[in-house]
Parts: sequence; C-alpha cells; structure tokens
Amino acid sequence: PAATIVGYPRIGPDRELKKAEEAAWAGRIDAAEFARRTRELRRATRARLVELGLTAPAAIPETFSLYDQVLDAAVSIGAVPSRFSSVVEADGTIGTDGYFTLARGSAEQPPLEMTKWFDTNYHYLVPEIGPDTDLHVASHRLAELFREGLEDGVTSRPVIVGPLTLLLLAKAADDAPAGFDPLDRVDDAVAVYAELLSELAAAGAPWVQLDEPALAADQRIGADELARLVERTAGALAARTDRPRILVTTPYGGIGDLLPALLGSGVEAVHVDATRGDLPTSEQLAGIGDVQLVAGLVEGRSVWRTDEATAAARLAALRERVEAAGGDPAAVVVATSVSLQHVPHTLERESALPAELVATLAFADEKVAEVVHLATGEVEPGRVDGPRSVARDFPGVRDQAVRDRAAALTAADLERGDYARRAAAQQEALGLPVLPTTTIGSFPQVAEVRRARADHTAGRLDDDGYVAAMRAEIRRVIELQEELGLDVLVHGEPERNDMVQYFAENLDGFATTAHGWVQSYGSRCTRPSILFGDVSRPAPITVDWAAYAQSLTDKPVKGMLTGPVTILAWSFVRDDQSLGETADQVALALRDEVADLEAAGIGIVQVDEPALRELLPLRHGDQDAYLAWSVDAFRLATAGAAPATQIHTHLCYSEFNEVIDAIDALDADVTSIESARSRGEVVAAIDPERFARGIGPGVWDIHSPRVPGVDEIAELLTAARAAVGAERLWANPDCGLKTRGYEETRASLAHLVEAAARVRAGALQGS
Ligand code: THG
Ligand code: ZN
Repeated sequence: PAATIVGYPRIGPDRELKKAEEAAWAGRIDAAEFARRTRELRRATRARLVELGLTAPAAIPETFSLYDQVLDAAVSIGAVPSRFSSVVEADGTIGTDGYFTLARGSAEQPPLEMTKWFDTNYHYLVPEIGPDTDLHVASHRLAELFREGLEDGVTSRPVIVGPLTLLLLAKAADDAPAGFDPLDRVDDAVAVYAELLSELAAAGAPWVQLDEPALAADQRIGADELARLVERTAGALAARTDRPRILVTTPYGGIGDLLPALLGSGVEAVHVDATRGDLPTSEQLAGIGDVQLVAGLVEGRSVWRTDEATAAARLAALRERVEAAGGDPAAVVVATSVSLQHVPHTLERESALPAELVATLAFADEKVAEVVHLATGEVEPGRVDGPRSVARDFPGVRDQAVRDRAAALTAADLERGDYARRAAAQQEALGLPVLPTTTIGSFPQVAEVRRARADHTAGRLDDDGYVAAMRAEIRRVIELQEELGLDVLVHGEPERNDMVQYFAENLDGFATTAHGWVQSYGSRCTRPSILFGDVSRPAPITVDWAAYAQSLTDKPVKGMLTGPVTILAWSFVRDDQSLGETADQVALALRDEVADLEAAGIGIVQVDEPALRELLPLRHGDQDAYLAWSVDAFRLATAGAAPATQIHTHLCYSEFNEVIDAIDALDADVTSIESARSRGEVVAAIDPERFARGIGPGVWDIHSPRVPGVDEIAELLTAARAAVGAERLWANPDCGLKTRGYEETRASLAHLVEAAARVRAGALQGS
C-alpha cells in the first residue's frame, strides 16, 4: 500500500474494551458477551480505518490486543514462567482466562511484572524466559484475527512484537541459572515464530508486521551483536518459504547503522521512524534493492498536526536517497512513526476545545487521514498551512511575563544550601522520631468522593457542597492516620482524579479533553492534558486543602505536588520550544505553590517525580542532556523552600540504577521509591556514601490487595537499615493508595507502624 499506520488504539472511542473487561472481570457479563463486545470493537475499528482511507490490501494493521501486545507475543510462543504452568491447557494453548491470569495474577500468584514501554506512558508485561521454558505455538490469535478481518471484508496485516524485541524485553525466569539471558533462546523462539508465519501463509495473509522497537534503543548488548541478532531473527524468518511478506517496524527513534542489517536480511519491507533522529542516509540505504521503505513521517505519539510542507520535503528527500541507493522511489510507503496507541481516538467529539487549538491538533483518526493525504499528495480541505509556530500563535500561547521571569533565572535559584544544615533545621522544626512512618500521598478513592467530584464537575453539586464533601474525607483520612500512629500525615488527595490532570486543570497554558483517553495498561486509561501555551499559576492550587488538613492535627502534614518532569511526561507537550524551557515554566508555577504552602504553615512538601525515569532518552548519548534539564526543573520548583522546610520526592518503577546520580542531584531531603517488587535490588543500588539524605524504600507493593505481615515488613526495614543506616531510613508503602480499598489500607498501615516500632526499638538498642 502507499499509506499505512504502525498501529491503532485498542481501547475504543468510548473505552468499549475497558468497559467490557471490567464487566467481565466483575462477573457482570459472561464470556460469550465479552467475546461479542470485543468482536464488535474490532469490526468497528476495521470499518473506521477503511473509511479513513486505508483501503489497499494489508494497509490495516491488526493491532487489537485484549491487554498488551508484549503479552500477546509471549503467549503466542508459550513464553510463560513455570509458576503459571497451569494456564497452559492440555492441547498446549493458552485461552482468554489464562491470558488474563498472566496479566492480573491469581489468588496464588502475582501477575507478570509490568514496566514502561520505551519512553512512553504505556506499560507492558515483562515475559519471563528460562532455559526450560517450553517455547511452542500456544495461541493461534494471529491467524484468527486475520481470518476475522476477511469476514469483515478486510485483508489486514497481522502484527506481532518481533522475536528480538521480545527476548530483549524479557527477563530471566526466577529459576534460571545465573548468567542465563533470554537471548540464549533466540533460535528456539525464531522456530516458533516461523510456525506462526506459516499459519498466516496458510490463512492467506499477504503480509505480516514484526515490531522491533528494541532496535531504536541502546541495549545491554552492543550494536555489532544486535546486527548479528537481526540476521539471526529477521534473516532466519525471511529465509523460510512458507510465510507472508515481512514488514519489520522500528518505532521510537532512529536505528542508525542497524538499517543495513535489516535491509539485507531478506525481509520485504522495513519501517523507519522518520520523525526522530536523522533520516537514513544513502549509505545506510545502500543495500535496499527491492526492499520497500516504510517512512514513519507522521508522528504517532504527539497530538500536533503534521506540518505538511516539512513532511512532504522529508518524503521527497527519502525518495531521492532511495533512488540514489538503487531502490525504487515510487515504492516508498507513508506511515506513522509509531503506533497510534499513544494518542486518543478522535478529535471529532472534542467540542469544548477552542477552535484555534483544534486547528493545530490531530488525534489517531486525524493522523490516519494525514498519512493518506501525504501518500496521495492531496491537500486536505480546510487545513491550516504554514509553520506550526505561526499556526499556534493564538491567545494563551505566549505570556511575556512568564518568559521574562524564566529568562531572569540564575544558578542561585537552583540552590538550597548545605544539606547538613538543612537537616538540623528540619529536625528542630519537625522533631520526628527515628524511622518515621508516612504514606506517599493518596488514600483510597471511595465512591462518595468520586461521586462528589463528578457531581461538582457536572454542576449538580455547588462549590460549598463540594468543599464540604472533600473536607469530610480529609478529616476522615487525618483521623485514620492519627489513630494508626503515623508520623507524617497527608490529606489524602480526594480532590484529585489524576495527579497530573489536576494540576493541568489549575494552571494556565493547558487544555483538557472530554474523551481523549489513552491506554496506560490493560483496562487502565489516562486523559493526558494538552500543554499548548506558556504555563502560569493563576491562583494557589493545593494550599486550602493542605492547610485544612494541618488544622486538624499536631502532627506535620505533607503538602503534595506533582513535579515538572512528570507533568510534562504525562501530558501532550508543545514542540515549538525545548522541553527544558517548558519544564522551567511549570517549575516556576510549582515554586510559587511551595512558597504559598510554607506561608500557610506546611513544613513538609513532597514533589513527586514518578516519571523521571520514563522520559530518559533511549540512546545513552542523549541521556546526560535530558538529566541536566530535568534535574534543574525539579530544583527550580523546590529550591525556594526555606532550609527548615523538608522537601520530599517520590519515584515509581524500580529501574533506578541508570538515574541514581540524577536522583541524588535532585537534592530532595527525603526520597521514597518503589522497591517491594524488586526485592531489595533498589536498596542495594543505593550507595550510602554518596546518597546521604533521607530514603524510604517502599515496603509493600500497593499494586496488589495483599496485606503484608508485620514480620515481612520488619524484615525489609531491617535489611534497608543495614544498607542505608538508621538515621536516614523512612518507612512507607511503595506508592499512593488511591487504587486500594480502605479495609486493606488500614490493615497494611497498622502493620507498617508496628513493624517500624519494632525495628526502631532494635535500632535504639543498637542491634
Ligand atoms: N497518571 C497519569 N499517568 C500515569 C499514572 C497516573 N502513568 C503511570 C501510572 N500512573 C499509570 N497507572 C495508572 C493507574 C491507574 C489508572 C491509570 C493509570 C486509572 N485510570 C482510571 C481508569 O482507567 O479507570 C481513570 C481515572 C480517571 O478518571 O481519570 O485507574 O496516575 N497521567
Ligand atoms: Zn509511585
């Protein structure tokens, strides 16, 4: 085809998938109704893509997933850990129930680990592979989806995460011997992929798409070894005869010098991300021969319209280079840079957004139309032309006062002064015990709170009624924490649905959508805000809630803010200036909020940066520059605080080793980190010689309803104390408690306080 996309959102324009799943998991609908609903969603998706112009054979990728594309691939080749052997049925296949057990766990087993998909806010399930994992065809879903497309009148293109990416993202099974790498199973995995491809050929599929985003990121192995593995995977599959034609995609960045290996592997088409990194050179394209180049010219992960002139010029340049390399320029296909799974379905329903902003936006459906128009060279009716900076210059985009303030910043604005002096001032002000106990910020979001928020938004509940409802919940949360005996309290954040959306709604420069849901993982979605203009804070945001909470107790209440990097990472951000400049604007607004919290008598302020790791560039060479601006933005947000004000931060996801120096450079007084699921690996990575400030490694995994026992928590705390020292250790859960119920929260926190008291007593005795 002349035009295609790498992938399309799966959740449905009305979150049909989420609704069907949650109904099925709760037993409100049976398996047949669930199957009927998801079947209908796929039919509607194919029909929509045809309507948008993806009419050629194989132009529509079959990227539907019930939960996650990595899990789909793992299940397709039987890559399930031995603790889940019961999900494999007698005939060797894994059905829908088994699939969801891997994704969500069971009463006996925690689910597969979940982690970030490249530098996005999507999460995948981590396959576990050992030397004895029985790799075999365990699902026929690829061929089934293709046949289902035929029923709908569409010859689609089946899609699966490629073998190289699957093995690079997998971790060694728990029972694997030391030194085992999932890549050791590459030939076995490829053999199963070959069978899957042969099933597709038998079903009549003309093409198959293998997604190999791992090629766009620096890996634990070097580029030469990666190139050899391209040969061993794509090359081995291409060498088979009973297969569809193969398209290998490489989204999320340039693949540089790996392109020749891919072009020479024998596959029929190669996709490159032509929006990030440099365009492939004629030298890199030298071996192109008859291989079709699929040019990812429409950025799939932003919400901005493609600048038509730039994209057309890039397409022309690519065609010239292909021709210079001896290829067929007419065979170049126009595509998105990445799957559209990272953007909402359609702009059509966003009637409340300002027209000037809408004119600069494109969600998934609009991007499909852009791809089609770019491929055919037609000009879209009514489109805004010209460079983006001009198109975006409407009221709210530029705020000279914000720009002047940012321009006047100096290095001194990022400095809080000596930590030892700060620590002494804080101890004097706060008088906290050894091993203080606290929580990360949010408490369970009960139905009444959600209802009050929704009623207020809809105008059914007036401002006074809303404030009264929130205050009632804050009072309840404070009383609960007092009763449990926690040392540093929080107000529980009942007024926030999402920690980023809440700030976006209260800052200028952001727009929020009505239906712009994007899948975060499984059935969970977020509605990222759109940061389109200069950011400022029209009024204090959190101060009244925090001050009210503090008025109810003599214990210190922590003010809770979301940090600048996380606000950027979980929003759609303008691209007409650098991320660092935008982050500084957000940081200045937060800096004012910190000052207002202090003035209202709040002595501890937590600025969460759970997404710090997420935006880390995929290439090592780009990482220092990122860490420099992201650390500076955090410091800008927090460094206005008085020495006696204790600044906390919280980071989610356990892969900290690469960013541990940056965490240190944040210069927070106390850092809480997720670590329960990684069994102390995180604590082991913290060098107490260098990381000399407060640290709270999470001691229970809040992603599961399980209540941890006192012994278990005490053991983790004892181990952490041995690693980092008693003076700087805090006791806290892994993350916020928003998704948990009150009963389990109360029980778990009681155990936390008891365990901390036990370890504290031991510490005082010097044991
Ligand atoms: N906010 C945003 N992004 C995030 C998180 C967040 N990314 C990382 C992590 N947290 C993702 N985790 C979740 C957890 C829960 C939900 C979404 C992402 C969730 N969403 C509700 C749902 O799908 O039903 C919708 C919530 C709402 O009404 O806004 O539960 O915290 N931005
Ligand atoms: Zn967290």
